[in-house]
Amino acid sequence: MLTIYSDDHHLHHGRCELIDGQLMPCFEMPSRADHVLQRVKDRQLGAVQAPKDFGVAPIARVHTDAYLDFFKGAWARWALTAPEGDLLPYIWPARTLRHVLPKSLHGQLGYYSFDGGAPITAGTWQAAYSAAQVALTAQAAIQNGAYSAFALCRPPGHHAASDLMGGYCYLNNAAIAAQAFIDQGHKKVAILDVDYHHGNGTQSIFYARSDVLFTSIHGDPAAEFPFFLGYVDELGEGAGEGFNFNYPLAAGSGWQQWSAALEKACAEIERYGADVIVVSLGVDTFKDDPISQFKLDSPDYLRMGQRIARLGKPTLFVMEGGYAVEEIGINAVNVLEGFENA
Ligand code: B3N
Ligand code: ZN
Repeated sequence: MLTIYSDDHHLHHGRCELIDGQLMPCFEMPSRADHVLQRVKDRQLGAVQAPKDFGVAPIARVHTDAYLDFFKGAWARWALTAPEGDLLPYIWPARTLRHVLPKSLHGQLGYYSFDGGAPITAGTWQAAYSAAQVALTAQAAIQNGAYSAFALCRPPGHHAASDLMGGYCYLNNAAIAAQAFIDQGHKKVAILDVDYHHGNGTQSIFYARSDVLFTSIHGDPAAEFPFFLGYVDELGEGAGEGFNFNYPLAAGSGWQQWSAALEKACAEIERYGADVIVVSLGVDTFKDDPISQFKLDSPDYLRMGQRIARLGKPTLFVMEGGYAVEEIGINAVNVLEGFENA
């Protein structure tokens, strides 16, 4: 399987996130992607290529121009204040506040984010832009005839909505790729999000549309981040009604429960009749993941890939979460090898 990878992800290395009242080093760190790349090479999965540059236009099919302008320019505005730390929001337009766009950098940062988990550093825009190009290059490979491809994206993307960053995500790589498939003539794209966390950004982007089916297996949002989306009764709206399926699972779920949910998601994807599948590939479902509560073991990821392969459709894998850094490569590449050797 072809892997698309850019070293630019090293340009993004947030210093800290707030956990249990303390500032801790970010779980979302460059070594994550380095381990996955090393495993791709060790297992001789296939060629590793750098991304092409498709420009900002395909990204702007998913994200608003105002959001992209803000994100691209935010660090330069912050740098004028000679800061010592990353740019992090500290206020959001919650229920009783107005959704106006203030003039101040911090007001705008709150407007364009939904949590404090997406630090902007000097290189964050370039890293996120390159990750989107990684996804688009892998998408183009499939559009040009490849049966599968792996977009080794970092930073991840599935929490990012059209004008919101959060949950370590800035640009929604999977959504950008799915939209590119539609723009290049596909009629039905299915997204299968297997990350531990609900892909709230991806769901919101396609919630009112029937040309992109969204399915997600994740920790129950009643107990897990992102808390405010990902419930089973979210089925889509308007033209998108019946094209959104969430499978929240309890903490402690292992392969038995997880694979039963996968069967349900696969049944919906088959019923839908997708032309092509985009997998939001997070491996923070692993039993030793430091921030998650599922119990999948490394061989389960081979089974996951095999089951996805049985859908029998061209498939683009887009890297999302996974924080057990030593095992992230084994688990992610197991999915890809399972897919290839099904
Ligand atoms: O959920 C957390 C979190 C949970 C447990 C932690 N421990 C036990 C140290 C630490 C943090 N934090 C909220 C931010 C989670 C962002 C998830 C990003 C992701 O992987 N999305 O797919
Ligand atoms: Zn996750």
